[in-house]
Amino acid sequence: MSDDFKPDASIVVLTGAGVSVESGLPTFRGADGLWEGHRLEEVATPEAFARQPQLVQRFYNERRRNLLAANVAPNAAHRALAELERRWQGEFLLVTQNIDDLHQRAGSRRLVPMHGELLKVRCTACGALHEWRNDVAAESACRSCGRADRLRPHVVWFGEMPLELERIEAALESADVFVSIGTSGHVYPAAGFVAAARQAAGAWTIELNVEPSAVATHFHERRLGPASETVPRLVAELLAFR
Ligand code: BJW
Repeated sequence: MSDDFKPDASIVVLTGAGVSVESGLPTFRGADGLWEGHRLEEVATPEAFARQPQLVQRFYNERRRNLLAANVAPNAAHRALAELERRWQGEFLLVTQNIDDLHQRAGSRRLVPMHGELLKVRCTACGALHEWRNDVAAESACRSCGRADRLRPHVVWFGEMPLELERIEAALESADVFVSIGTSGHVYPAAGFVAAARQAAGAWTIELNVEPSAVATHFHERRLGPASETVPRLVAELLAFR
């Protein structure tokens, strides 16, 4: 950890699929990263949804059911980040690329789910956003305008604009510490946050992963290991500075 570290430092944490692996949710680009033989890029685009809406809805219905399975729960990494937010004296923002709700369930509140939320749907007719815990079918109707067959997952696909980017950029601009956890560094703009935090604010940057990411060389420090072990350890170190 940096010697210049201050107890009221501003912290920005970015998480990816790796933080939820030990909760039983698969990553995108791991060995089991295919879905029914499709690469993610084939289902996670607006064009794929326009071409094959049923295929894409099935992909998200299945993931929604998995997320709500009784055995899926926040792990020690999610809980440690919620504790850091509760006890940290300085600014804190948790940005997640994940669409699962495990950070929320663990108690994180200063949270930006920049790629959307699996347990919400958006109506492409009236724009309304609704909580949604069941499968979406062609006959599913919007609870606001009543139209059927117009619901899409409230997620950010390739080519679409991630959510709350202004809030994220403002936090990166004043970050003293930037921590990236369990993300492969292949998807932008998230993969560029480490460079932005270093350039804009001179942040100390730490990567936690089981293997170096595609942007590993941008970090000051790397800690290899499963998130359920590395995250609680880092959080304990940060809280010991207070
Ligand atoms: C563990 C672990 C354990 C395992 N403990 N770790 C050319 C160059 C640059 C950019 C582009 C380009 N062409 C197009 C683009 C832009 C495009 C992009 O990045 N494409 C790339 C493929 C090149 N990006 C976009 O289109 C984005 N929008 C955009 O750019 O808008 C314009 C814009 C302009 C200017 C400024 C800002 C914006 C939108 C991207 C949307 C991504 N959507 C998805 C799907 C969301 C819905 C869903 O979940 O289905 O988001 S794709 C998918 O990838 C998902 C994830 O959030 C995202 C990142 O994946 P993640 O989390 O890194 O997972 P993995 O599987 O890749 O990695 C897991 C990691 O965990 C690994 O490193 C493991 O080692 C590790 N791990 N076990 C700790 N136990």
